Amino acid sequence: MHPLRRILLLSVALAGVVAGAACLVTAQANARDLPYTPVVTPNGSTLEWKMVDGVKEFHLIVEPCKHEIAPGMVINAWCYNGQTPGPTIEAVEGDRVRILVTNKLPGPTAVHWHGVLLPNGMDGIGGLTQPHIQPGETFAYEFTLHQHGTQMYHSHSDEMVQMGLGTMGFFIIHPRKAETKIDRDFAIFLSEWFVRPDTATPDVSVMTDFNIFTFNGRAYPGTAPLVVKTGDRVRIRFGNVGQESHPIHVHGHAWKVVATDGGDIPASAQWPETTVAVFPGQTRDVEFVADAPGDWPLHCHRRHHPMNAMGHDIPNMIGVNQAGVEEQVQQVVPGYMAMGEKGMGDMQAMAGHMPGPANTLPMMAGDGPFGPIGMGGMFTLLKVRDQLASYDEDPGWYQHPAGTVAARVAGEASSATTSTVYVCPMHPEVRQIQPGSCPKCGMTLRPESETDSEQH
Ligand SMILES: [Cu+2]
Repeated sequence: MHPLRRILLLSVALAGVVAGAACLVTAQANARDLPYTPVVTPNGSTLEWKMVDGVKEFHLIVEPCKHEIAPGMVINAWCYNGQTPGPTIEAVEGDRVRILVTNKLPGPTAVHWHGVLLPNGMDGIGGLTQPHIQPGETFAYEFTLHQHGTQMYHSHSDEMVQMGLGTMGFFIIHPRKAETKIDRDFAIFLSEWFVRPDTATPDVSVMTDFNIFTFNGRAYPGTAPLVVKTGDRVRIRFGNVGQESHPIHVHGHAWKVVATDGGDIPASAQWPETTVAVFPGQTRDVEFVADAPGDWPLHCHRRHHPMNAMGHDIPNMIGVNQAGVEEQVQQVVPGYMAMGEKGMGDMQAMAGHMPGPANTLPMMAGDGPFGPIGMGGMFTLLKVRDQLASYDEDPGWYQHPAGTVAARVAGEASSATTSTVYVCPMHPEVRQIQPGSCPKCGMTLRPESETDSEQH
């Protein structure tokens, strides 16, 4: 046996013996004593730890898992402790940490502590700074934290495959003494995937044309909202070890970029903005006071990234008059629906009506209090409320004060008639003055103002 491996295995064995006798202190049990506001990883979790001889000990198990991107889509991922991203590691500057890594993957692995300043032999580069962790083996990484900030961990062995399947997570180091009190501290990992419809294993060889975009491994409408109280000081930490850059945009607020993976930005050098670009290998911490109640979108601003799979590889039909074509095509493609002439907004209605390919997500989804939201992918809601029963419950839709919602201008609706006309989103020729369903496709008819307002 290689001497280094013998030492590592010995330290694991010793750690196990000591752990059995040690008082088990979990992060949860200790929450009230923590010298920091615990980070919330929406749709994710925080890794528990126990004190073993003055060392904070964590345990990551890397293994294949089934991961739900959103209801209706489950992928074959490679996970830490059953999740992608893996559970968030939280510690405090000055802590000595030991992270046990057990490999239950079919091949060798290693874990890199991305951005953490540590001895070279703990850097986790399989073949370069340590032997690869073979299937069935457990390695111990141990080092003292000499910095604070938002760092990450990820596989550094067969990276293209292992990271492409989800082996990544946050490693957050809190300062000994925080300069500003944070009320709500969130961490969101940005990832993109290519999962061919009707399949479940991400294609890791795809380099650029991804079709699923996720916040903490979830695509809208599977993303949890960020719930905060009016006046809360909010931090959001973004991490990215993928292939794409993601400009993340917030509505209703401006934030300041207060830290990067390299450390804090001095107050005099922080700049305000509403969109922060997060490139592969980077973390960005933003802070703001949530001073505007409402339901505010928080999303990637690349147009295809707050969308799901079906926006890809479709013919461009915008402005193409398809009148009469539909019936002809139906003779060879039963059930064919002409669409796209006025844009892709009909996609959401169609997805709710027609069965699509298995195990993928409709391009647009989500119904709001005023109609379809038409989003997917890297999209969630920042829900700011004056009153909150609990941070852990979705407070429902925002109740707008009277007179504060954009509305149709009275008298401008139509010069011909004042009654509402109901039309089929798929078949504009189907028009009637009562609500009902389309005789051609069965879809619920919608008031014309919702479907066709640009023509008035
Ligand atoms: Cu993006």
